[in-house]
Amino acid sequence: MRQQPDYSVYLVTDRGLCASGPLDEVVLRAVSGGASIVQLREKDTDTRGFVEFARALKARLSLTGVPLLINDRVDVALACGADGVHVGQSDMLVPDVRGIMGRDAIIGLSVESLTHVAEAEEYGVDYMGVSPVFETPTKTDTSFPWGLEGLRVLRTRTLCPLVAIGGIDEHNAADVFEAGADGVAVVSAICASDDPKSAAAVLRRIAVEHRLQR
Ligand code: TZP
Ligand code: MG
Repeated sequence: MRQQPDYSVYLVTDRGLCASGPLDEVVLRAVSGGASIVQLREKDTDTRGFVEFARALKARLSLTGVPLLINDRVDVALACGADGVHVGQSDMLVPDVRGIMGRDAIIGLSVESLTHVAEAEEYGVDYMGVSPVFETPTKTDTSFPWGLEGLRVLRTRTLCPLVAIGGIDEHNAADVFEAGADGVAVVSAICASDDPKSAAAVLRRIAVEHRLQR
């Protein structure tokens, strides 16, 4: 059986937001700072380019032991040998993703309501992406934010790992862990930073401090 991944500092990529250099360099710097898992999210790259980039990134990440997930595209995940897939509510259904990716793949699902949470439980997802926790300019077509209170309620409903996403940065990450998240997923806090390594390191420190206090 596969070991439970470390979701604590979960980097979701946005090529367009990368401030300090090319995306692969940003990812590797973030990993050297403490990002524990990476989701490659490409909305404007053609399929061939997506696969080529993902394969090269997977090869470099393999040396670090940090898992690579692919957003939405099960075909790309298979082609590049990714560790898993993250899907949203309008993407392929989780049982179909599981059927294709296999038992050992890491499969995450975005949950925007308690109905989604019950479905995610039934599907046996590896983690739920609590989306969004706060409003964020990075993604505006989101549902009503869960907020810290919503996250707290969710924590009482499931033992499944919860990865919070949306508007999280070094200023509120401690509150998000405190409310019950197992991980903080960030886009701009790392991608748009001029120092992705330090940005990841700060979040890592917050995650570790929280773990020590528990
Ligand atoms: N899904 C829900 S919110 C979001 C995604 C991909 C974007 C989060 O971006 P940021 O910059 O960390 O707020
Ligand atoms: Mg999607």
